[in-house]
Amino acid sequence: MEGPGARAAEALRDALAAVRGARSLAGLREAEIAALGRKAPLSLLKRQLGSAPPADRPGMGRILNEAREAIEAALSARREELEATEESAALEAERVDVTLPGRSRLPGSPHPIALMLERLCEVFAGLGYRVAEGPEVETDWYNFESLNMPPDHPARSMWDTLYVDPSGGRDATLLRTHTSPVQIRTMLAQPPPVFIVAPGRVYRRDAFDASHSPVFHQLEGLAVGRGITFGDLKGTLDAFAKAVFGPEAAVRLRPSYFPFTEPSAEVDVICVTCGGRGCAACGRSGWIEIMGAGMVHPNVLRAVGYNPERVSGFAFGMGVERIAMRAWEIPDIRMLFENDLRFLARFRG
Ligand code: 2U9
Repeated sequence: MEGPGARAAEALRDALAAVRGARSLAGLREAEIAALGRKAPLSLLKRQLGSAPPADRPGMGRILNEAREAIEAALSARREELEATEESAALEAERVDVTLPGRSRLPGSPHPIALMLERLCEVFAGLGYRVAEGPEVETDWYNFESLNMPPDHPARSMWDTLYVDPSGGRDATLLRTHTSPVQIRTMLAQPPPVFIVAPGRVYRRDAFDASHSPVFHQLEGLAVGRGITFGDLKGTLDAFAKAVFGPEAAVRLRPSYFPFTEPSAEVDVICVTCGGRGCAACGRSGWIEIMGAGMVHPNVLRAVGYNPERVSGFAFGMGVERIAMRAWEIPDIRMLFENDLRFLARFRG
């Protein structure tokens, strides 16, 4: 059978097959355009309706309308099916297994040495000191000579160190044994008064045992100006001890020797464990050594171009690891370098 009726039946059959065979919503959209769009066979037949014999038109119009309705019904049925499938596929893809164990995050925390350095710097900042820093590779002049230790000075052997380049005399380079070169650099760069603390890493040729490490941290301080006295030093150390070890803390000074200070002293703080009565922590003495100090040697002031007749000053130096060990009862310095997370977690804020 030929004619419009047959062509409409064929178009309907093809369209229904395409709609039912669509595998996705995008495919269905293509089938819809092919079946009902402007260029679809049914649309063409509808446009030709006007030129059909008048008697055929109502029948033909009805056939075309029924075909369109059948296609629309098939489209909406298939759309529902596809929507349900695509949604369940998306849900499946995004499925979260709420029964899995959570991934715990390990928050970082400052290292105890960093914590203590910050605390110490804050105490001195409160007393009007500025924080100064400098290189860890220094020259012989900055590390020894300017600090009143000429080449054959016997005190140098106390600070035996690692030389980067030993061949250069006063320009020989070495790993600094104290942060004192920072104070030298600061004084060379500015006139007095100077109030600074110098925190940082230092190096010594030492065994690595419970109380020594070839790499450790220091905090040194320097105050230089007109009329600065040993009394000012003691008052400053007393304020420092109270800020770090508590209001009961008191200091005492014992005579000592350093090439760069004269007079020099070892500084003890009253034992926080026994309050001075004597216990195992302080070796029964009631006191614990925390640092060294003294009045800056006139030769050191001269080395940086200051006039020791006009200005005077005091200096002090402490090992940050030792202070941290005292404050937090850490029995072995090596615990501060092993980076065992179980130990470091104790210092999480
Ligand atoms: C200048 C002048 C003088 C710094 C000082 C000490 C005493 C001291 C030790 C404590 C323990 C080093 O870490 S430790 O081993 N330090 O006893 N340090 S006076 O004197 C200076 C520094 C710089 C220009």
